[in-house]
Order: sequence, then C-alpha cells, then structure tokens
Amino acid sequence: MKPKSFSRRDLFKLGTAGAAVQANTELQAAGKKTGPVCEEGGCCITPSADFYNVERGNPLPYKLPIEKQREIGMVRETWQLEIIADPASNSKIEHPMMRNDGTALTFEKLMEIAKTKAVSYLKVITCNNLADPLGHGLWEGVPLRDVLWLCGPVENLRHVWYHGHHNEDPKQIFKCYLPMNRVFEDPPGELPVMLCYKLNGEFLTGERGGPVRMMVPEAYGFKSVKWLQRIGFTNAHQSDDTYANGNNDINSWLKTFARFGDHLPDKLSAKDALTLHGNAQVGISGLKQVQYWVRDVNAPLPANDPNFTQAPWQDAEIVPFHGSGIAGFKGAPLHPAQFDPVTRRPRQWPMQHTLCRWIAKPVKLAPGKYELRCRTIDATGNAQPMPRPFPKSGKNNIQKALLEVVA
Ligand SMILES: Nc1nc2c(c(=O)[nH]1)N[C@H]1C(S)=C(S)[C@@H](COP(=O)(O)O)O[C@H]1N2
Ligand SMILES: [Mo]
Repeated sequence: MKPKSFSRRDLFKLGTAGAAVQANTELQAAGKKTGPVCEEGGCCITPSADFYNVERGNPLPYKLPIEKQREIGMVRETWQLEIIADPASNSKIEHPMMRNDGTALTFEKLMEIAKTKAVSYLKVITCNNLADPLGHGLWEGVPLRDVLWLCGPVENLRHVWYHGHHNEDPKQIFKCYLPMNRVFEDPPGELPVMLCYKLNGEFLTGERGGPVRMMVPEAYGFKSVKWLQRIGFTNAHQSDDTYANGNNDINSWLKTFARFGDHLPDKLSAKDALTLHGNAQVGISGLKQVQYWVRDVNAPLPANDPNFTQAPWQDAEIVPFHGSGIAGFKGAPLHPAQFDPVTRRPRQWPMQHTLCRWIAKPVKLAPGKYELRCRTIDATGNAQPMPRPFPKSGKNNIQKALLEVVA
C-alpha cells in the first residue's frame, strides 16, 4: 500500500473522524490553526501553543483541575522525578532518587543543577507517523547524564527507560528506552539527551509536556516523553518502547525531507506568479538542496521511476539564517555543537535536527492543471525519499500538491 500523505490542510479537514481512519487515534491535531511558523530569518520558530499535539491520556494530565495537578506533580512546585534501578533487572545504582524517602528530584534541585549545566538547542518535533513536522523551537534543559551521575550508577546498565504521568493506569503508560551509551556520551558534534524545562525561553506548559519532558535531539517525537515522572536503569538489552507496538521503527533517527508551506494556492490566475515555498526537516544526513518540480498533468510521467529521479527538478533556495528567529533568546545557554559561543550564530545553516525555510523563484504558468512536488537532496547526495523510504521509520514521501491555473 502506498503511504498516504497528509498535508496540514488535510489534517485540519479530517478532524477526529479522519484521525480514526488513519489508525493513529492519538492524533489530536484538529482545532489548531498553524504548525511550524516561519519568521523572516531562515529559522522557523513555532510558538508553544501552535505546536500540533500528539498525546495520549484520558484525562490529559494538563487538563485536570489545578488542585489535582498540584497533587500529581504536574506543576513546577510539586513536580518530582524518581530515578531507580529497575526492580525487574539487576542494575546497580548507589543513590536512587525516590519519593517515599524524600530523595526524588524536585524542580528546585533541577534549577540548581541548571545553574552550571543548562544547555539549549534548536530542534524539530516530528511524529514518525505524520507527514508534517509538529513544531520547531529552542529547547532548554539539563543533559540527562548530569542528573543520572548523581544516582551513582555502578554496573549492569544497558538501557534507561522512562515514562510520564499516566493516571496510574498501566494501559495509558507512555514509555521509552535509550541505550546507556547514547545518554552518557554524545558523538562528536551531536547534542545531548536532556531533561527539558523550557521552550523558546519560557517554562514548558503542560500542553507542551511540562513541568519537564525528555528531549532526544536526533529522534522522532515519541522518544521525547512528556510529563516525565520516572526513570529506571535497566540491564535489559532490548528496547520496549510504547511505540514498538504499532510496528514503528523505534531506533529511527530523523530523516531529511521537504514540505510545502501553508497557504499554497490550489487555484491561480495565469496573470499571477506562483512562488513555491515551504519547510525542510534536516535529519541525521543533513541537507544540501531543496528542489521542486512543476508538472503539467498532461505531460508523460517518467517510466519505471517511482521516486521521479529523472524528472526535471529545479533548485529552490534554502533561506539563509538571519538570526531574527532567536532574537528573543538572548540569555539562552546555546549549545556549542549548534552555535558559535562568540557570535551566537549557528555554526552552519541548515543544521541537523532542525527545520529551515526554502523558497523558489516566482514562475508564471499557462492555464492548465499542474502537479507540484518538492524534495530534498541530503548532504550525502541522496534524493528524497532515499536512503530510507520506509514509512514506519518516519514519513518522507515526496509531497504532491495540485494546482489549477485559469486564464
Ligand atoms: N507522556 C507522553 N509523552 C509523549 C506522548 C504521549 O502520548 N504521552 N506522545 C509522544 C509522541 S508520539 C510525539 S510525536 C510527541 C509529540 O510532541 P508534541 O505534542 O509536543 O508536539 O510527544 C511524545 N511524548
Ligand atoms: Mo508520535
């Protein structure tokens, strides 16, 4: 079966009925007006409330009465994080952080650690089951390892698992695993996994996963667990994420792909120029070029070429970074893997794990019907959807939009 592509407009129209059809019933995108918003600079910053939410929970913890939220630790004043050795494993740690003896990590203690350890980085959140990114911004937190070291890890440690608040209902748990090695060491140039408490300079809202959520820079959204409550050291050698149910490739890192922006016309006068534009997600393999292809529907399609590699693609421009997008983040502890500490500008643009803008030169088209497509070429030369076209490791199909040009 061909993977179905959902544009943002489709999502909006489908609402809850469509989400059920899509068999990804946790999708709660309906009711949101915008997704990733692009500013003048080449950097897109999505205001916290404009993200699309992908969330499980009945009731959703951040929608509970404030008294209840206080009781369950959904506000900063009462939030607590437990870090334990998994009782189902033989992991050894010397100083577990527990609620029942008052050693759990509080927000106050986290802020104390943040004074010397805080980092922030740009990152896009994308669900591996959805075609469009959910939002992009500057996230701030403390590297997870700096907190885990305080627990005195000793031996038999192959993974950590973690989960969020889930109404104490095992059926609602949202759980993820990370290899210990990924948490304790970042490959050169890579960003740390972090306990995240801010987005775009503001403390996380409950809707965005606050008081504290996990943030895994190179991973799809499901690894970035919201309403974080408990972490366990385990000697398990396999990951058993909640998302493993549902045939998802839970080890996938972010793919590179282009999408058309909002407000793409489906009808246009031949007198008016068409300016194609959109976002590109920069995955693990980087981004070299964004391209587009305008095809008259009556022109023959290239034969035996499902990824249209032989089509007359044209280059669009990747909008350079101007810095306006992070103008409000003056005090942010920008991570040196992404930002030059002196100039406070990105070391390169576009950057891995982020969203950038692209724009094409205006074109005038004769009356007729057209198919519009866009694609990326990654930094290693692979044209989308290669090298990993498999949808359960993240959707990177080539997007198609229809346009009618009238006289
Ligand atoms: N506790 C919890 N965390 C969660 C989820 C969830 O349902 N519960 N959904 C995950 C999934 S599948 C995605 S794609 C991202 C979406 O993040 P967002 O809602 O901030 O856009 O959150 C992840 N974290
Ligand atoms: Mo997701």
